[in-house]
Amino acid sequence: MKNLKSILFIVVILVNNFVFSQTQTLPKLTYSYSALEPFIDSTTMKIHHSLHHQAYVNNLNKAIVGTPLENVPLIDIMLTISTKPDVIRNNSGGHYNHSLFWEILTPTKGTKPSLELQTAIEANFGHVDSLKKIINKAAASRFGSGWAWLIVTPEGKLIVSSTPNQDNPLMDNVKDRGIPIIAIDVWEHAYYLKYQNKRGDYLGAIWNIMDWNAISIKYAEALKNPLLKTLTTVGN
Ligand code: MN3
Repeated sequence: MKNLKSILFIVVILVNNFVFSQTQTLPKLTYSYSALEPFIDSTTMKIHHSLHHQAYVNNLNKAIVGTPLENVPLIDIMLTISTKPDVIRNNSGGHYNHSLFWEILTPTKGTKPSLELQTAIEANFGHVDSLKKIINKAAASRFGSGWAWLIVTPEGKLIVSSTPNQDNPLMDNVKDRGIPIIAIDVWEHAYYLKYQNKRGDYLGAIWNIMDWNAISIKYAEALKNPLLKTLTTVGN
């Protein structure tokens, strides 16, 4: 009898998980929370990933589970975000933006842009150092919370942009649209424990842990991605 109860309990859990499946999940990091020290401290990483990012995932799931959006890919949700409630706008952006952010950071020192990306950066900004300055300026001048971006535009060009809150360049309510290949989080939760009000110091430090290998791959993929054409026809 006890065994039967246990089996029933497990079946109920399995059915429950199947019927109410979580469509989005928190991505695992490929490095430890302490790996980006001293540039981003371990406590900030832990809170940022396991609490902030997890909350965006949970709140997004709560908003879409049981609705037709449940089975729509995250990117497709963002492409028509102007028709969605703010809870979906904030949490789909929060999930996507952080997932990209973790992917372009690394504890490995001295990564370099690919020749293809280096050439494009030099053509658009003159030098990699000029690009860093332009991105940091966009990040430093973002009032309140938001993100700075390097994006590939539908024309295949590289531009720097910035968005408030958890908006991003894929969303149809955003002026500068494109596929982002660099994302820098300038919400205070990204740096306050270590840098307090000194956002500029955080922005200076973060280039030490940028993964130019990952960014170069994202650049090559973005140029080939059919999504780029979609961005010219959806939204504005
Ligand atoms: Mn954040």
